Parts: sequence; structure tokens; C-alpha cells
Amino acid sequence: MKKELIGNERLKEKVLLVLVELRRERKGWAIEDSLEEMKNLVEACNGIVIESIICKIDKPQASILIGDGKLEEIKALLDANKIDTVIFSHDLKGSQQRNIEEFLGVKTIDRTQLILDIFARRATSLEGKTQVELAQMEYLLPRLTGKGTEMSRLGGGIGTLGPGETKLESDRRRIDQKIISLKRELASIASSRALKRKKRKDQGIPLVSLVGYTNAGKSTLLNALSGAEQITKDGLFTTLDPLARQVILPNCQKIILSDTVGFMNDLPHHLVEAFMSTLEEVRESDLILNVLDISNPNFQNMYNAVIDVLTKLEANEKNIITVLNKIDKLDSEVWLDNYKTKFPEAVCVSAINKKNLDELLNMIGGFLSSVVREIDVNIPLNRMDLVNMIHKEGQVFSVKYYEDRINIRASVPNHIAGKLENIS
Ligand SMILES: Nc1nc2c(ncn2[C@@H]2O[C@H](COP(=O)(O)OP(=O)(O)OP(=O)(O)O)[C@@H](O)[C@H]2O)c(=O)[nH]1
Ligand SMILES: [Mg+2]
Repeated sequence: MKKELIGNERLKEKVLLVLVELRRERKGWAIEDSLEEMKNLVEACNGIVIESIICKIDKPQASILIGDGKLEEIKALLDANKIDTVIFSHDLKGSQQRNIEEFLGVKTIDRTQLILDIFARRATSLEGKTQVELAQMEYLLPRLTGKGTEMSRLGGGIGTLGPGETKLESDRRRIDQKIISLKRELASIASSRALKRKKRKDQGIPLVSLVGYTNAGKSTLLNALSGAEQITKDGLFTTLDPLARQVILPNCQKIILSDTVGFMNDLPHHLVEAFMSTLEEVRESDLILNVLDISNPNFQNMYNAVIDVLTKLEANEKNIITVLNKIDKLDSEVWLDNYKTKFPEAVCVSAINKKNLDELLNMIGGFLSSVVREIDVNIPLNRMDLVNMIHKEGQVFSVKYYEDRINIRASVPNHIAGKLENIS
């Protein structure tokens, strides 16, 4: 499985992938799909996979995870290919990582570290950076055992040790403190986010969240529906920071459409936890659009992975519309028959070609019709406050002025409609 390098590929960090398959942990992902995804993850870190090796094991070995023979095989490949880094698809315990690194003599990391690295590269906002740093610290803490001097770069330094305290204890203490302060920062960001959400809720504008596997086309869809200019790219985890935009549906109803971080199979749990304040948007939304790249042969596993994350977020019971995206990449005869039977409730779109977006918008309107109500009310002339409220909170279709009243036809949130029931 060796790759020949061309052009600027020569400048990239050269990686050997070790794909570990624990026989009892098999989850329906074909080994080629896992390999493809690992390669994309490496690419997202500006690396290039030169060699890959598959290890099928029954039980992890405590000291080196895989068998001695395989490790020898890896060492031989390293020597022959000038490889910089070895990446394991399976999580490594701190001691395993150290033992393997010592034996191989090159940097060795696991999939979680790789994903954390991508997130660290992509984070731009204060919230994103804080979330990633928290996930990194949580990952590091249990792996500190015996790492001694290497950890000193994390902070502190000469003169920071208490009397009789070991390096390891002080490192651990520093990281613990850092975790506490990061959590505090995130809590304050989360509360200001919650405040904004409440304000929006009070206004009665429904929140619709885009979720889906990374690279499914969520940001492209947000741009197509709202005219936003969210960055889109063929690659993993392009979006980390949420972005919300107002969209007006064909029935004149306003909604807020929000884009967020992509999901992935076996997303490191520290990351999911650290990104909770961002993902809270999903949990609080009135409707979820689950965007699926139907042109990817592995779409079923990707769909399952997204449902798993939604379940972790306790958002799987919400109203969900499945959006099968990238239909332009399919042979039309095939997708119509095959995919429509798999996802009968889904809407098929091409975000990039803006195809079938009206159907999607109408569907959103249909789902949200329980959140808003159409009204036809007569308001006394001395209640201009109500007229203003309808203008502010809803979509006004017509206003007619009479001698003794104002007639308004509009679509307003249910609670506003309730306030107007006994007027006139
Ligand atoms: N052919 C085709 N490509 C699409 C379509 N929608 C999105 N893409 C492409 O798919 C790639 C990923 O799109 P994004 O919108 O960045 O995907 P995302 O879901 O936001 O990805 P993350 O932010 O990484 O989670 C880009 O290269 C898009 O141009 C589509 O309908 N058809
Ligand atoms: Mg995106």
C-alpha cells in the first residue's frame, strides 16, 4: 500500500497508518472506509499517508496494543520509507504510546490526537479555541503518568514546584487548574449564548439547525438558503464555529438557520463534551436538518454515526428532516429508486446547484407550522402597541385601516396569537 510522492507532496509530513481492528469491536465500517477516512484526517493535518498496515487483533496487548511481530513489521517499513510519524486508528494508553514510540524511534500518536490537532488548527474564535484546549487537556491528563520533563512545556517552569512535590504531581495540578479555568470560561460563554437563545425564543423565531457528517455540505446549504458566505471546502472539519442566519420561508415565516461543527464516527468524547455549549444550539432547536452526502458510498454508516451523536446530545427525538445532498453527483435513475426507499421521508437536494431547495423550504415550513399560526384580527385604534408587536414578532401579509379598527392578517408565533385571542 505504498504511495509514490509527487510535487509538493514531498514537503508534507510523511505518515504510516496503523489500522487496528479489534474483532469484537467491529461496527459495520469496512476497513477500506476506515482507511479512507484516516487518510482524509491526515490530509486535514497537512500530512500524507505513505504506508498503511492493517492489524486485526482479538485482544489489545497491555504494553503495545498490537502484537510484537506487527511492530517489527512497522519498524521495517519506517526504516525503508523515511517516515516522520506513525498514527494508530485505535486509542493508545499513555504507556502504550510511550513503549511504541521508544521501540519505533519516531513520533507516534492516535486518532484522537490527530482529530484534536485538526480542531486546534481550525479553531479561530475564542470559544472554539477554548473548547479545543479543554479537550486537549482532558486528553492529556490521564496520559501524564511518568511523562516527567516532557510536560514542563505546558506552563509554569523553574520555581513553580512546591517543596517535596514531584514534577508529575505539579504538572497534574497545573493541568487540573487549567481545566477548571477553561471550564469556567466556557460556562460564561455558554450563558451568554443561552441568553441570546432565550431572546430569540421570546421573539418566537424558530431555530433550525444543520447537522451532519463532516463534509456533507452543511455550510454549502446554509449559503444556498441564506446567502451567507460560510467557508466551504472539500476536507474534514472545515467549520468549527457556529454561524446563524435569518431565512424567510415561502410562507413568509422567518427562521434562524444555524450551521455548526460536523460530526464523525467515534468522535473523541472529550471533544463532544468540550463542544457542548456550541452543540446546545442543536439540542434547543425547533427542527434539525440532518444533511447526508448521498454520493458517498459509505453514507449509511455516516448517517448512523450522526444519529449516535444526536442521541448523545439527547436530540434524536426532535423533529428531524433528512436532507440527501449532492444528488448532482449521482446517476439519477439509481438514486431515485434506491435511496428514496432507504429514506422515504427525506428530501433530495443539491446544495451546490441549488436544486430542490424550494421543496426543502416548504417542508421546513410544514414542520414549523405548529410553532406559528396565521391570524386575521381586528385591533382597536387605541391598541397600536399590539399592531407594533405583530410587526415586530411576525410576518404581516396585509394591514387595512377602518374608522374604528385595524385589520391585520399575519403569521405570528403561537404565544403571540394567544395574546390576541380576546382582542376586538
Ligand atoms: N457536487 C456537490 N458538491 C457539494 C454539494 N454540497 C457541498 N458540496 C461540496 O462538498 C464539500 C464540503 O462542503 P461543506 O459545505 O464545506 O461541508 P460541511 O458539511 O459544512 O463540512 P464541515 O464544515 O467540514 O463539517 C465542498 O467541496 C462543497 O463544494 C453538492 O450538492 N454537490
Ligand atoms: Mg461546514
